[in-house]
Amino acid sequence: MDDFYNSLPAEEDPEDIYGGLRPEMAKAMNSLKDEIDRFRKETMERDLDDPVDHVLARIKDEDSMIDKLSRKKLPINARSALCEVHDAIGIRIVCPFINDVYAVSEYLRSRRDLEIVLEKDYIKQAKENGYRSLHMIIREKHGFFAEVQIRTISMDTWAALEHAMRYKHDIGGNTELIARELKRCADELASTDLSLQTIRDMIRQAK
Ligand code: 0O2
Repeated sequence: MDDFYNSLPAEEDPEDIYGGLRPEMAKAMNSLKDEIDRFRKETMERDLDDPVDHVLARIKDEDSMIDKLSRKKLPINARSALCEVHDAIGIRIVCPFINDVYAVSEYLRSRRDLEIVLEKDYIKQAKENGYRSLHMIIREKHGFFAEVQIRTISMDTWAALEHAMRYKHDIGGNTELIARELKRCADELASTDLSLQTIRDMIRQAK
């Protein structure tokens, strides 16, 4: 393991799972958001359209992080929270079109100050339940990891509704039917995303 890992508290801090590092985490998160803003500006200067609809960023809250570490049977300390799991910092980038999703990911890959640790393309290979999104685990220059989720507005709408329904309601006896219907909605939205991308390409070509 590296210097960053060794610098992190290995003892449990009952007050703060991130061992007092929240200000540094917030700084790292904000510089990642600034990177995205730079990309938006550069793209708009070139071709007018904004490749991003909106960006959400969060530091995983104390309880969710402790839950996750317990689930993974990891020690409850800052070292695990910041190095063994990689989504203490989470950034969600919601784009109008599928090509924008890949343009954003390409931009992040091109940044020399960011290490791409892992990529999962749940757009090319959707999850069984229909979930679609491009996930990247990146590491910024100070050593912090962040999970970046990049998806279209349709994918984001589906994920938000599916998440709300899964967590807030007891689905009852219709589990299979509901899962099938949710998957159908995800597939229909994916097909609409493709049509919208085609329409946008046609408009651009006509210009
Ligand atoms: P939250 O509160 O959203 O941050 P991991 O558990 O992270 O070590 P995993 O499960 O392989 O590893 O990660 P994956 O598949 O990349 O998914 C991580 C995150 O993607 C989840 O975070 C969700 O935000 C989102 N996600 C993945 N699958 C689904 C899905 O089926 N539906 C929805 N709505 N979101 C999904 P967390 O950890 O759930 O927490």
